[in-house]
Amino acid sequence: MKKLLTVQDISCIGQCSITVALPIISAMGMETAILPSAVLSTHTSGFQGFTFKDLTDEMPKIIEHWKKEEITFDSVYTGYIGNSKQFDYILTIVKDMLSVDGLFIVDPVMGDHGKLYPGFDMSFPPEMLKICRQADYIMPNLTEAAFLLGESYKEEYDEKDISNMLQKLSELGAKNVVITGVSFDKSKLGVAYFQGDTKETGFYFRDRIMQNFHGTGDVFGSSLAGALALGNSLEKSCKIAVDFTIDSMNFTMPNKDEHWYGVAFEKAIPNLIEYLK
Ligand code: PXL
Repeated sequence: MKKLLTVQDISCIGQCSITVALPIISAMGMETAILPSAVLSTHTSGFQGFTFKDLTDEMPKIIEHWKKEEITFDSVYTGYIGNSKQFDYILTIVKDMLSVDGLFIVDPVMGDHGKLYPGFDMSFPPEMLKICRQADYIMPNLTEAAFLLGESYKEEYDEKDISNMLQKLSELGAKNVVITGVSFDKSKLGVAYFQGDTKETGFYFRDRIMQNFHGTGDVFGSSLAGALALGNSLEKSCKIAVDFTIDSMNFTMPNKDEHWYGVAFEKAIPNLIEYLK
């Protein structure tokens, strides 16, 4: 059985980060280890007065212990990182504990809709870039892609603009790139991807669900990371992750007002297992 390490925060309530990655990747048939970046009472998008306990000081101690135990991982998948001091620890793990042909998958979680999430300032994207440069796969949304490239966020764009963004992101060092939340026609939404070895660009779209949910990025990210870590192609992994995210949104729709803080991905897990066959 493959073993994946995910590094991201524990938001106790709100269906994001580790509470999403752990059940999804485990359900995909992989042992899932965690390295928590911080513990929050809730996520930071929409809840007021959330608590935040930074766990940076624990990281070197945990890593040291793991090294003594000779622990290694087949893949490392990072998400929301609560303190930029943690990027060097993540790179240490990748250098010393990721197996030779293992995958380093980075979701550069920083913001959405043109803005950084509360708690991040402009000093953060260049720090996130450090791990993106070393990654086998990165999966920014359009906001995160703009911050990584140091460009302004654009609501209007065409296929050429997205292809250029993919190209520029890969030139920063990431081997393969997926941009999420891409839409050329208002009725469709999906992802664009650039495959480093073949230099091919591809797209995968589904009919747009006319509702914004928090947490779709983490549902997409976890299922994409899981599918890639299992050895699926980038094209197939994008399709699996988009379809699973859409299913999760559809399951949430009947309760969309009470369930504004996340998506009911739990109900879609049987579909995900089916897509992997
Ligand atoms: O879903 C991304 C995410 C993860 N973790 C925390 C967040 C967010 C987005 O708002 O606040 C703590």
